[in-house]
Amino acid sequence: MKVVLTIAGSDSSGGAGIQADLKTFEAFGVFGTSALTVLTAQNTQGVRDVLPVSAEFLKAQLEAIQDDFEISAIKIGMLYSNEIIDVVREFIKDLKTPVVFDPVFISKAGSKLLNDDAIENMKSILPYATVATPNLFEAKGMFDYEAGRDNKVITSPCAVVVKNHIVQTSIHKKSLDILMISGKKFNFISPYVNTENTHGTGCSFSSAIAANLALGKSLQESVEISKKFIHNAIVNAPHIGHGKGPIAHKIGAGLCQ
Ligand code: PXL
Repeated sequence: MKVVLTIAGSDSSGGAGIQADLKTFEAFGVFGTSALTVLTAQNTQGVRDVLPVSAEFLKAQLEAIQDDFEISAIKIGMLYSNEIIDVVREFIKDLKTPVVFDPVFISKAGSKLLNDDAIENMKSILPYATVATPNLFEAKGMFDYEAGRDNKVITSPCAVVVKNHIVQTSIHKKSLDILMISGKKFNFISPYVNTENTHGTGCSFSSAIAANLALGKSLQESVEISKKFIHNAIVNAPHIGHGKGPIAHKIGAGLCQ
């Protein structure tokens, strides 16, 4: 069985962060391991508190996993502080493993998940990543990308998927993700779903890409499967919580295999 690693934060409400990553890995049939960067006290309505793990303890988790398993892919999620970014960069620097980097800035409920003084340092992860998966807000902060402003293809040391462009055709709204790699663009489209159940979609999307890369799929195939997975998981969301509700990982993955 392929082993994958998520380096991310804990979401006590179970819909995003490490919990979403592990549910996604399980749903795609890979074995998930995890190194926690922060603990969050949150629910579907927002983040109430954040407790960062020390740099030493994060290192200890990473080394414990590395010493025991052959890791087939790594997903990086919430990093929060400069100290944590530095530990993660040092860990992935010399690895040959595919790395999916989700540059998390804020949660779907609008809570801040990255210190302001750490935005610049996030860019130092890019040379060691296979692909980064920013939403439009994060793409503006990381790459000065603005949808529709120009037909700009992001130049980055790694591939970039910019998520969640909303496209309005004469009849339908669609959700468009654009993969940019070596100056080329590839579009991935799903029907737009008007829903509050989007908590953890970014985390789950990036972990699905990592799972599929671990299974030997190409980057384009992995993005295509992951886009379908998120759509299916949103459509089948369990409708729990009073805010931005979680998605249905297992059903979502089952429907796109
Ligand atoms: O979806 C971004 C995200 C990442 N990591 C953690 C989160 C969230 C959103 O809530 O809680 C731990």
